Amino acid sequence: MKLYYTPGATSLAPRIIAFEAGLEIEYDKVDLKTKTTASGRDFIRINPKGHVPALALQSGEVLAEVPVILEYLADQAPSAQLLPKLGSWERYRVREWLDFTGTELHKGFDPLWEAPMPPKARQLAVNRLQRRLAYLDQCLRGRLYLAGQQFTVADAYCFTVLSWARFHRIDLSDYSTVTEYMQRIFNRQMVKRALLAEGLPVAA
Ligand SMILES: N[C@@H](CCC(=O)N[C@@H](CS)C(=O)NCC(=O)O)C(=O)O
Repeated sequence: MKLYYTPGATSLAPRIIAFEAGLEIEYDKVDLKTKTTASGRDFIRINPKGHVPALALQSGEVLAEVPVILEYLADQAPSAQLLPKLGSWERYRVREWLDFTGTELHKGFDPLWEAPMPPKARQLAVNRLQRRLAYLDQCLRGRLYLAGQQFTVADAYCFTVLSWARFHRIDLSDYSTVTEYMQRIFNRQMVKRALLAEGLPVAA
């Protein structure tokens, strides 16, 4: 398998899961501006949507979209327990968190990457994210991770997306449970390894 990634983008989440699951996969860096890979390929021919992550499988198929890539990787290593069993109630809960992260948090950040962003429009996007963060803060009270006491694929995704908050000057310290949660995930050995592999800071 080969994961197409860009340092610090959502492709960090599948890398965390691959490391947590002990999966040996190859990595190819994508320049999102030129849509070319470090190996010299036209990324649009690999994923016509032009997004990272994309996961190329042995079969020649390419899987795109973060939640399903995470699900696929976790299913390759069930003993790592990064995702509850297919068909179980707990699995649907993790799916719920994956979708919340994808549609409310990940896509909530999208307008902030657009430059130049008129201050009023930026404020509206930030307000919306802050409402989601307040909800998350409430949900995380009394839990170690999104779906309970066990780290799952949803946490790798949520951690990756919320790590963009500092860059966009959104203060997570207003959400103390979210801040503790982020630190808990940051402290995981495989998360640090994944950050290091992408050349990202591992000092708090
Ligand atoms: N729906 C896609 C979105 C992925 C996405 O937003 N990727 C961003 C990086 S975090 C990207 O590649 N943006 C480049 C672009 O849109 O051209 C998914 O879930 O995988």
